[in-house]
Amino acid sequence: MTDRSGALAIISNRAPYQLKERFGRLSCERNVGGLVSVLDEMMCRSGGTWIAWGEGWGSCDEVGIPPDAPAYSLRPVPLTDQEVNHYYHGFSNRVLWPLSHYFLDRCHFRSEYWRSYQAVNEKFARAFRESGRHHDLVWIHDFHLTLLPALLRKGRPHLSIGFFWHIPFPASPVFRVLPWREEVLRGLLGSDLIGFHLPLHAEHFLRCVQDVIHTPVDCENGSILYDGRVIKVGVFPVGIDFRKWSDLASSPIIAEKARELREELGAKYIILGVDRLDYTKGIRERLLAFERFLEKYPQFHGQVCMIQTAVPSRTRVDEYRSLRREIDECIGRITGRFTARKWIPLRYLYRGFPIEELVTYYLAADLALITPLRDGMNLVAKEYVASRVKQDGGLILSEFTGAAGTLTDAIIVNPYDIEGLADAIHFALSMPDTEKRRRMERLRQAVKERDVYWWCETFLKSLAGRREPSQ
Ligand code: ADQ
Repeated sequence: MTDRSGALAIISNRAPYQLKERFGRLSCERNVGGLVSVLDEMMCRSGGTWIAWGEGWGSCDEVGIPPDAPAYSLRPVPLTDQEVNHYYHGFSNRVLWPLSHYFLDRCHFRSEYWRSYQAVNEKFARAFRESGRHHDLVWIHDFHLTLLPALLRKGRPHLSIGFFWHIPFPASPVFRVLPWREEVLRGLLGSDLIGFHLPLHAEHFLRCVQDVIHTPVDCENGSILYDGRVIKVGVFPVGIDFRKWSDLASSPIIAEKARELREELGAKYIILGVDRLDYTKGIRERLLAFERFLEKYPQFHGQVCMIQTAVPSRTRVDEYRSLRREIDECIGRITGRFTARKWIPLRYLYRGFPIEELVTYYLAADLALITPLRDGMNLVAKEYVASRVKQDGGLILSEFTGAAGTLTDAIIVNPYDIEGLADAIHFALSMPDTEKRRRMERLRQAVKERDVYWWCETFLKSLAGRREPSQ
């Protein structure tokens, strides 16, 4: 990985490990999830410190990772129940998340959320200062910690601070609705480098800085002159570990499992949806489009089966509980309407899977329907493509995902257009194999070229390049 001088600290809301108690002994268990494991791998090689919210870590204030041969330190930030409710479920999930995905009617601008968000960002800053180590580079992740760059800058003016924003950055007229817009922007502007997935998100950010802080921005070169410093705003579309997904999908055991799954389902065409259960992922609209497809194209009855998987998410937030009920109702209506003696058109799996099972689904499908209403990137689209080792299968992708910026050989759709989406399903299933192959080859190339290692490397190189030689 990157040749960087100086120790690195990563700061994120979620920790890469969970502390578990088994038979009276504490052990660390690695959280699954593509990005986290790649960053963990990188930290194991480079050393340094990772600071994150540590659920269930009790009085433990630092642990060596990996536990059997420590290469870096993990410093948990303990949060009280109230902080979890107000900072995490509140300001992060009920203010910044809906706002950034353009769901203004789902925003709850409560001042107690904001106060807790400020306090928790300060708690993270304290944890960094108390780590007692010298760090030259800090990489902060995501919208939970927007105030942290400025807080860290206060004590260490020469520290190199990078911030990556993983979700969409909204356009200025939307962002400006936020009562604490100025504080959030000034917090982010403590960074030296701010990364986004798409040029559009970077543009929105620059425009917001101009409109709210009235400071000079250079939209062409992506830079801001603020507080006597030049802050770089860059575009770094996140990727996946292409090799890992591709290798797994090439395993004969997985191929056999995928064949068995197809046999069990007994359908000629399998359509797949894989999401966290989140209102931004467009699951309801996708189900309505599948229902419309079944109405409009009865020749596919008995031949097609849609599998929708949804991993439970943010189950303590009201909006997510009512979404779950809504999806359950929609599934019930469609299956009740179309299921016949020898045909089940729709299957719903509400749980998380180990990666091997996920690849089996990716491999068994003929078509993936990835239709979020808005998404920073969408890693599922890339995982599906990496798993199509035979260069077959179709991909329908929402134009409102970051992934659509590079996966231009997918069938690009507007997820709000139910009729259009139903027709796109018909189009994809009727496409000649040669055309599917031509598209998949190019999609695989795009995912392979910019994988997650490329992403880490380019971001950190760019951040390290901003350090002044005299420091
Ligand atoms: P997410 O909103 O979580 O990420 P996404 O990028 O699609 O969205 O990642 C979801 C992850 O969950 C994938 O890695 C997928 O494999 C996994 N997953 C989905 N269903 C699963 C299941 N049933 N079992 C197990 N795992 C499952 C945020 C932003 C995105 C951005 C990423 C990374 O919202 O836009 O792409 O961060 O920057």
